[in-house]
Formats: sequence, C-alpha cells, structure tokens
Amino acid sequence: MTQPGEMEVQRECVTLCNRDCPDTCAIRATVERGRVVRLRGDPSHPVTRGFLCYRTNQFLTRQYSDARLTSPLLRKGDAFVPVTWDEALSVTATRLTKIREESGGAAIFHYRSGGSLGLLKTLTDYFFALFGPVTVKQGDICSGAGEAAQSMDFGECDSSDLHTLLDSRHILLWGKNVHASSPHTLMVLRDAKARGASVVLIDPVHHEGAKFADAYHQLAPGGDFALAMAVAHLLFVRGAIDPEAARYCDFLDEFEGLATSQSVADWCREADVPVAAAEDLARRLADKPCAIVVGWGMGRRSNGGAIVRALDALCAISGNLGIAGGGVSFYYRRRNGLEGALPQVPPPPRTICEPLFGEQVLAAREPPIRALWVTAGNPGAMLPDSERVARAIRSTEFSVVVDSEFTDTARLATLVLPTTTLLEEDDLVGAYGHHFLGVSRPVVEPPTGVRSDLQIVQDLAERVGLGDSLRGSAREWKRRFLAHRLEGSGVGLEQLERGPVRNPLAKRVLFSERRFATATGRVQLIHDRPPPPAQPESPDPEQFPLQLLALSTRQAQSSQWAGAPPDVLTATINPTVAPGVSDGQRCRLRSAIGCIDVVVRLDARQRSDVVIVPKGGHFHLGASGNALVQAKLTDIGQGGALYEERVRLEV
Ligand SMILES: Nc1nc2c(c(=O)[nH]1)N[C@H]1C(S)=C(S)[C@@H](COP(=O)(O)OP(=O)(O)OC[C@H]3O[C@@H](n4cnc5c(=O)[nH]c(N)nc54)[C@H](O)[C@@H]3O)O[C@H]1N2
Ligand SMILES: Nc1nc2c(c(=O)[nH]1)N[C@H]1C(S)=C(S)[C@@H](COP(=O)(O)OP(=O)(O)OC[C@H]3O[C@@H](n4cnc5c(=O)[nH]c(N)nc54)[C@H](O)[C@@H]3O)O[C@H]1N2
Ligand code: SF4
Ligand SMILES: [Mo]
Repeated sequence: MTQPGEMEVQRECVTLCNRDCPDTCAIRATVERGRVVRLRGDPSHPVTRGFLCYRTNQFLTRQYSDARLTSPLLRKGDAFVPVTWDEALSVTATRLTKIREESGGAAIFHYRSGGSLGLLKTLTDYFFALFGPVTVKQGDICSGAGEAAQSMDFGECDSSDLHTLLDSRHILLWGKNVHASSPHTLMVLRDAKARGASVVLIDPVHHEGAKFADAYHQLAPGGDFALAMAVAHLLFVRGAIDPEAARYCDFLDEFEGLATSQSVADWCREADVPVAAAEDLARRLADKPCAIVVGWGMGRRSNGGAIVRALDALCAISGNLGIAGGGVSFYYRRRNGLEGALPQVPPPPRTICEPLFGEQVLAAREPPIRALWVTAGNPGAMLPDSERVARAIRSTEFSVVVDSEFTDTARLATLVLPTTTLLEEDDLVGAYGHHFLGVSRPVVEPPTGVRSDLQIVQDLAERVGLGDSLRGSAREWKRRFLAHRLEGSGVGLEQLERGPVRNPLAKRVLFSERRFATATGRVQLIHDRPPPPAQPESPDPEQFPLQLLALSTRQAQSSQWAGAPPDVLTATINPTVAPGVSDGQRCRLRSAIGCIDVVVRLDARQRSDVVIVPKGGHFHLGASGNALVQAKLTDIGQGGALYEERVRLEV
C-alpha cells in the first residue's frame, strides 16, 4: 500500500473518450508514477466491450509528443514567443474589451467545433454570450443536412437503442463506413449477423464494409435519392406499404406521385445501379424488421437533405418506423436532458454559416469581424476552401486558438493557448452513436503551463467582470448540468462516476406510438425535391471528371493523426481513370480552386468517377483535401456539400 507522500507505483483509472466519434468509449488507463503507460477499452461498458480504435490506442504518442503545447504563444511579427498566462489573458481581456467597446460584440466571432464532445465546453459559448453577445456559427459542417431532414420529417433527430439492431432481419448501412468511423457499431452488427440478420451496404466507395456485407450496391455518388425513389416505386406497385401508413404520414399520395413519376428503370439509371439493386432493397424493407442506418457522410452533398428525407420516407411507408429492429437512425441525441441547463442568454447579434466561414468572415461589415476565438476546432484544415479560410483568419486583428497542438489554425493566430487532452479532461459526455452518458475525469494532471477550457474562460471572466457567472469547479458544473433534468430522472453525478449509465430520457424504441413532434403529429413525407441552393459554378465535368471524396481514415481523428500527418495524400482511383499511371506514382490533383500533390493507389474495385483521399490532411504541408474543395451548402440545414468537388488527375 502507498504511504502518504509516496507516489503510487501503478494505478488504473477509467475515463470517457471525448473525441468527435459516435462511440464515446470508456477508457481504462494504466498510470505508472504519474505517467500513462497503457490505454485499453473498458470491458464492462456495453458498447466499448474492451477495445479502442486504432487512433486512440496510439494516443499516448500524441499525449507525450514534443509537439504538445505547454505555454501560451503570442505572435510577434512572423514568430511566436512564449508568454505567461497572465500576459496572455491580460492582452486578451484588453483587446476583446476594446473591440467590443468600439464595434460591439458582433465584431468578435467565437467558433467552436467538436474537438471535445464534453458538455462543459458550452461554458465557453456561455462566457461569450455574456461578454457580448458575439457572432457565432450557424449550420453544421458535419451533419447539418441530415439533422435538418429528420427534424422536418419527425420533429426530432434521435435513434432507437443501438442494441435494438439485434432484433433486425435486415440492416441497410446507407453511406456508412463503420470499420473506419464507428468500430463499436461493427460489433453490434456482427452479433446481429450471428443472430441471422443480413447486412447491406449502399456506398459509391468500396471499403471494408463491402466484404462484411451480405450485399453491396455501388451506386453513383449522390444517386441515393434516385435509388430510394426506385425502391419506393416498387413498394407502392407491389402493395408493400404499411396499411396504417396514411394514419401517421402526411403527403402519402404526393410521395407516391413523386416515386412513380419515373419508371424504376429510369430511377435506377440515374443512380447507376441495376434494377436488381432496387428489387433487393424493396424485398428487404418488406421483410420486417429492417433498419436503415444512415451515414453522416452521405448528407454532405447539395442534395444531402433530400437523400436523408427519402430514406426517412422509405422507413415510414414500409412500416419499419417505431418497431424494434427497424427505424432510420442518423444521430443519437447526446445532449438529451442537458439542453437548456444554462441560464438563458441573449441571442447572437449575427451568425456565420460554418461551411462558408472564409467567404462570410471576409465579407462581414458593420462591423467587420475584428477578433476570432477558436475552441476545439481546426477550421484551417477542416473547412472547405482552406486558402480563403486562412485569409479570413489572418484578416482579423486578434485571433485566439485554444488547442493542445500547433494546428493549421494555430499557425494563423495571434495567440495560442495550450489546453488539456482527452486524458486530462474533466467533463460530462453523451454519445452520438448510442444512448450511454458518462463523465470523463483526468487520468493524469496536465503538464505545467496547460489549462483546461474551463480554467481559461474562468480566468478571462474574472478579468472582464463576469467572474461570478462562470465560477465553480468542473465537478460543480457537472452537477449543475445534471440537476437540470437528469437528476430528477434518477441519474446523479455519483452514479455516473461509478460508470456510464443509459440516458433514462432516451426511448428504447423511438416512435413506438407512431406519434411525432411535427406540427400535425404525423411524419412529413418528402414530396418535392428541394431546389439546390445558389452555389459557386461547377467546373466543366469533361475537364474535371472525378468527384473528390476526402473520407475518414483509421489513422486520424479529423486533423489529429495517430502518428506524423502525411506530407502527401494517397489518392485511390480505379486504374481506368489514368491509363499508364502506376501504383505509387506521384501525380497532382487539381480542382477549380487549387492543386495538391498525391501518390496514386490503384484499386479496380472503385468507381471510375471518384477519387478518394483521407480527410484531415494538413494544409501547411500541402496535403489537405480542403485546399481543393469549394465552400458549398447542402440543400437544407446549412451543412457542407463536401463530397462533390470535381477534380482531375494530372500526371
Ligand atoms: N477513424 C475516424 N473515425 C471517425 C472520424 C475520423 O476522422 N476518423 N470522424 C468522426 C466524425 S467527425 C464523423 S461525423 C463520423 C463520420 O462517420 P461517417 O459519415 O460514417 O463517415 P465515413 O466513415 O467517412 O463514411 C461516410 C461514407 O459515406 C460514403 N458516401 C459518400 N458519398 C456518398 C453518397 O453519395 N452516397 C452514399 N450512399 N454514400 C456516400 C463514403 O463513401 C463513406 O463510406 O465519423 C467519426 N469517426
Ligand atoms: N473535405 C472534408 N472536410 C471535412 C470532412 C470531410 O469528410 N471531408 N469532415 C467534416 C466533419 S464530419 C467534421 S466533424 C469536421 C471536423 O473539424 P474539426 O472539429 O475542426 O476537427 P479536428 O481536426 O478534430 O479539430 C479539433 C481540434 O480540437 C482540439 N481539441 C481536442 N480536445 C480539445 C479540448 O478539450 N479543448 C480544445 N480547445 N481543443 C481541443 C484538437 O487538438 C483539434 O486540433 O471536419 C469536416 N471537414
Ligand atoms: S475515438 Fe471513438 S472509437 Fe476511438 S476510443 Fe474514442 S470513442 Fe472509441
Ligand atoms: Mo463529423
């Protein structure tokens, strides 16, 4: 036993992974003499089941990397110099207060992304709302279209329990790569298969899921709306519509009109699949229960919202909504019961649409955006039209980036503030891929010189006269968030500290009463294709024949790589795209707005109209897909249409 004053030799701690990932794993960390030496998944967590993904298994190299920031860095000309926290925060308080006095809160833009899913990160939003209110982002680069689609159709965006997939006869993975992006969902799919379910993948890209699936339909990118209409057409003509559908769906006749406005063969031609693909999906939807599991990637298109709405409609008319093993799952409401926990704040004076960050920050007038504060995001690498995003960040007088790494965005900032990592996090975390809630707790203390987001805004709040509103330890804030609704439902802090708990407010089977939070209480079936928003002109498809897909890779969490980030991206293409080009050859990818070097990987299983690169490459290395991608919006929800940029390969 350890004596007082003696350092423990070894201990094991449990925390929750806060990364922007659906799985929200419970991590068991082994700590020896104050240093984490091993990470593994908690075997007792029903979703984690004892393993972590590749990128978090490798996290200790990031945690203990020399590149870790441990001091505030203030720009002096082209260089950054280390400064004390006192200097960093007093400069910040002075500059922000002056800008607010001269130009109003709207001249300050607080941008927060998903680098940590901890709920306490919203306290930075809270601080800025009280200090300003300031300009904030609107829309969502990640899931804007899909969330808007489900909110329109059902009045909310949530899912039945992940484990209800064990009741499915068929599971349609529609535009989803669980092997790369949600490995713990894969385990549930394996169990469902062992119980007799069949799994089908619908995806233009051939990935590991294609081999895992019992059937694979490799449709044209963005062809999903047409394929869904072909399937709906078949369901209508075969009388495979739920006899009760008219009771809980509005616009059933109009939806039928839309689906049958074209022949099945014509819809399938549009989707570039054989009619047999639509037949296969119609048969499975009629053989209930059949679940549709919708990927987030597919919605990142200018018809992304319409696609998700079409899948919602398929699920509804086939009678798969509201039954265990059915459903159309896009997102799990990870903040259920935690929304609205903070006191009401004044609305923002202005918003910047996230996917249009570069253009809108540069165009902002009366007042212009004079200051930027970035929390848990790396827009310099992850937002489209990165050259313009960089210009926008540089155009501000004062920009602060809070991060543990010297990211592409940090490189552009005036001031960089070093913060904690997921192993030092003290927060409350809900998942967007299942219904378990939990707390993260520091496994080790952060290095000297590093502060949490909460400590940073608390110190700043004290300096600008808002100290009272932000005061409290992380644990006290967790308790305040839980007191809002969850404690009353039986989930208290002590209970969460013993281990993750299923959110009692989440329904096991969503919509089992077939009542919906829409104005009429019924499903709103899509019956018109929403017109695409006005967009930058598309380049000539003859000159730019490939669609660029910058997709999740096992090696990285967005721009956070397990090892060194690649200095050149691998571009996977079908060999017929570039006859004469050999595997491993260095080429260039060019779009209407940029050009990057790539190393070609030939893969005959891919379609000949796409090129696949990993997402998250670094801009300053010339290895970011977003240097090529124009900033475009999805049809609804102000999402980013990221996956339809036209490019060509140059030898
Ligand atoms: N390893 C790893 N895991 C991650 C992340 C990461 O960066 N790395 N990021 C996390 C984040 S932020 C998110 S939002 C989730 C993302 O989770 P997903 O959205 O599931 O993301 P991806 O794994 O990129 O899979 C998207 C799939 O959509 C397909 N797709 C693209 N266009 C179309 C289309 O038009 N139709 C159809 N049917 N399919 C299409 C792509 O080929 C790809 O297989 O993953 C999280 N998990
Ligand atoms: N072309 C293309 N672009 C894409 C995508 C794509 O598929 N293709 N995917 C899109 C998607 S789905 C998403 S969600 C976005 C992701 O975009 P971002 O959210 O910007 O992604 P990250 O690169 O993970 O940046 C998060 C940063 O937060 C930091 N961080 C981690 N923990 C903390 C913390 O506790 N506090 C603070 N202050 N910082 C922390 C990390 O070090 C990291 O630098 O990118 C989008 N961009
Ligand atoms: S990134 Fe996702 S899969 Fe990996 S450990 Fe974290 S929650 Fe689990
Ligand atoms: Mo995302």
